Amino acid sequence: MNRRDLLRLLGLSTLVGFAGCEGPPADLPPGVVSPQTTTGDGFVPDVELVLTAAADEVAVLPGDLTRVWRFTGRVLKGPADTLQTLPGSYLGPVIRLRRGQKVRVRFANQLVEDSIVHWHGLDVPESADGHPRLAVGPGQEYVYDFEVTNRAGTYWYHPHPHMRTGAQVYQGLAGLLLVQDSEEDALALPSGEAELLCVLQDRRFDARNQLVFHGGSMMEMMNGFLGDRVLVNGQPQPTTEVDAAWHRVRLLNGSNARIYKLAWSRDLPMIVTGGDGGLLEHPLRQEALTLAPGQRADLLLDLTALAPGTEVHLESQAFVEADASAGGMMGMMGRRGGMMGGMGARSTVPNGAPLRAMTLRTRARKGPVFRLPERLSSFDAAWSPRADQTVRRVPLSFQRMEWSLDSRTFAMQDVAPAETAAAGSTRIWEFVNLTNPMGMEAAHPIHMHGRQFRVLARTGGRATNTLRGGLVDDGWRDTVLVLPGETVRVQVTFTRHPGLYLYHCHILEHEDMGMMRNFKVT
Ligand SMILES: [Cu+2]
Repeated sequence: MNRRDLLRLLGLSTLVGFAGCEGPPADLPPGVVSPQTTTGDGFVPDVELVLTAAADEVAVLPGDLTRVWRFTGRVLKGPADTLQTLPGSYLGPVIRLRRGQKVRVRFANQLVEDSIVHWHGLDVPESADGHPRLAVGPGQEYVYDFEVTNRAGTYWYHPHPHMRTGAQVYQGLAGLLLVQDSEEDALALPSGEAELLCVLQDRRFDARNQLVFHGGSMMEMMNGFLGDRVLVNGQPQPTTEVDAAWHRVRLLNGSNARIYKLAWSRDLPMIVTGGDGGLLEHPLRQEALTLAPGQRADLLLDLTALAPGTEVHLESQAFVEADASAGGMMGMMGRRGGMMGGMGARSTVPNGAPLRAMTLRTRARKGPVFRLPERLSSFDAAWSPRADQTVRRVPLSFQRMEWSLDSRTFAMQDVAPAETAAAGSTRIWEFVNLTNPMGMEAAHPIHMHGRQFRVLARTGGRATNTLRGGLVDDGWRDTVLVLPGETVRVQVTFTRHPGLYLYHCHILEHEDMGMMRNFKVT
């Protein structure tokens, strides 16, 4: 029995507190910095939070309450409005931070299994990144210390334990993390009631309003789990009364596996102003926006011309299922209810089915005047493409009944030579989504922890892919969708924090099955 097990057995909550007295715990792997190392000297947080994960019950559908797992939070130090609770939602509190703030989060695990939290999109030290090997058991606490160095933008947080990320996120463990900075302040974007936060997730419920997950079907893991109704902030198809004004709409696809091709009704354009890593240089006007699991988008929406009582819907448009999800022989078997599927095990709403996510209804009041700036940000000045670099090719493939990255699957400490890079160095990685003789192929949203990257090129694939028209590759990204047959080349400058980080598919079932690898920053 190691020290961690002993602490668990004794019900002592603070592995980290223990380590603080004695240095790094002996059972942490070599090279791993105990969280206490950063909390010890010199780190004085501007903001200190407690974030607790625990079982709860919430009203989602009429009738019985739904049992969920959820984050709740408390501000110990810093601005009281650092945390914002979404009323009636199982989602965790919205965490609002400013660039430059030093943040301490005390994560308390009150679940019945191990967990750890990842701050998706933030560039943080290894000890604060939520690697699965740092997961803490029931009753334990993990202390995160990090400085917010990211640009203003829409980030999020969710659990990252080995093989259980999909299950824990599905049970409700997720929340938005919004970063502000002076560059964004200067734009005076619509705020307060005119800032709409929209976390899209699909869920399946049984007759007693309880969440259904997997249903024992191997196909559901292979394809990724799909619900049969879409929730926005934990509510089915909400309607919100809004001013006939400009709105800022901040979207997160927090679904396990569903891809959305989003559009407004009434032919209102999707005016995209930000991606995963904050503001774009210029707004983009699109008919539709493809948003894969893990991805975020910031939009502006002009409702000033609408009469009171007008409804505007956020819809996911129809697209061809095979453009997103695994097809082929195994898909056919699943669809026919054969050995891989089973009757009733599959969502009645496949990827690509048209969906209505939410409705905005205008009221008589007009909001403050807002003018859409044609230049949002000057960040591109600090970035230049590096075509001279050696390219690391990373095939995404289906082999030996597993999804893999460069023919490998996840092992807790495993790092290949090609997965090692010097801190602060710049590399080009090329994700190649290989087709498969069995027809097992899928669109994979690839997420890299640490620094945001740029998409240099997208080539190949089927020109007819119905998701392609909605893709936004501009700006800084941490999650890029690679469609079947495509090659997507990204340029990444690795974090300045040395350590072990992750890159993986953000279809959570793919990730949990091992479509995840470490990379080591030296
Ligand atoms: Cu995948």
